[in-house]
Amino acid sequence: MRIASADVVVTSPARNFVTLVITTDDGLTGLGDATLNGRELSVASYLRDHVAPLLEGRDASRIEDTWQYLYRGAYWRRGPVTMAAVAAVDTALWDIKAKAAGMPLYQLLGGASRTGALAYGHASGRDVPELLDSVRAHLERGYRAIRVQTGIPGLDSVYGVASSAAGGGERYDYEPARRRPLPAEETWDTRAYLRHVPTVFEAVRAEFGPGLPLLHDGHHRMTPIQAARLGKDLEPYDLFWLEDATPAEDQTALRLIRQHTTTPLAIGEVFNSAHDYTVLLQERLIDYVRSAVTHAGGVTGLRRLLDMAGHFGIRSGIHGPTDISPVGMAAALHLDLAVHNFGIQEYMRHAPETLEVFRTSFTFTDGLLHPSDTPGLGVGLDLAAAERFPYAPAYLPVNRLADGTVHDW
Ligand code: EZ4
Ligand code: CO
Repeated sequence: MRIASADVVVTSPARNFVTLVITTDDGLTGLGDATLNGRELSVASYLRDHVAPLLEGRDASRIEDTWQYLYRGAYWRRGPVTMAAVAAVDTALWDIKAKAAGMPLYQLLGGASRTGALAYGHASGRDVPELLDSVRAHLERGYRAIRVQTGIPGLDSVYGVASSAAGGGERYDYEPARRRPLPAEETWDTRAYLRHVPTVFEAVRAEFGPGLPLLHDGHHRMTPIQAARLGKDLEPYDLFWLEDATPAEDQTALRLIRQHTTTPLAIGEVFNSAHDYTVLLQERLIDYVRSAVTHAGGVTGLRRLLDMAGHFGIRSGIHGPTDISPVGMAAALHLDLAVHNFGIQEYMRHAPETLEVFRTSFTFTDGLLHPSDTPGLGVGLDLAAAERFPYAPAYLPVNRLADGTVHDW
């Protein structure tokens, strides 16, 4: 079974996605997600200009060899663009191998370790009453674990918070509503944030009781000592995790946070390799690893990372916002089902336009996701539908302090 072609599809059904389609000489196709939010065309070029010509004629069954060939062979290792490209090839080859076997991918990864993957959704509100409505809307949709983000008094807008209550507070995407050629800019104030967040969790616990798993994303905005304080202040509200408390690439910063708080910590959505985690795992500085299949070298890359985390008793929390395409999401679900050290799966539902282009078969029942038993990943790509949604540049926002200093977000 040889690779006949590797084609890159860039489409924008409600937001931008880059998909690799690998076709074999016996007519099987495999899909891989290569979407890097705000830098999509770099990965498309990497794949089209530098990877597709290397793939044609290769044995499609040699997944590990192809991974190593692209990773080591390029000389320039790691990095978000490279690893998203490697991920797309790897995921498409796993899709093909599982289709050839007539099995859902999770069977090739060792079979199911559970009946489904606990998913968490994104509740948000500009103020507490709007947030409580959003949590209620998520519970009605079947979510059994919920991420909580709110506006901060004194700040105009905050990333991660829906700019309207329509849709239950789920959509805070910068696409397509705020699509423009330049990134939006937001103003940030960490002291106002630190004062406000504990009052939000107090209100949510008062309304929904102690049982509901609640999560929060700090989007890398705090210093270690600020994060230590927030972790302590949130202990009474028993969070499932506090995510990205500090800039993720500074692994040793987590030592200080860990010394001060028992709030569980999650990090890693911006990482692209197991090497980004070595200190975090060996010193048990986090509780959950957040990498996506799409950004960390595919099914092969993420499986290696999750196995390494498992040795230290650290669990998965695979990144699953709407900029992970349904292809990347399906790949995550097969790993979620198969690995022993599953923790939770992020699940922001895709827009209807996205689901017109990507035909999914995964299910969401009683708060649990299941990838379905369709052979392969279980996702189809409708090329005619994809052509109806041309690419348009769109960016994540940039954060500044009141005096104009660029800040993490
Ligand atoms: O900001 O996917 O936990 N989820 C997140 C996401 C990320 C975006 C970046 O592309 O933090 O909303
Ligand atoms: Co996050």
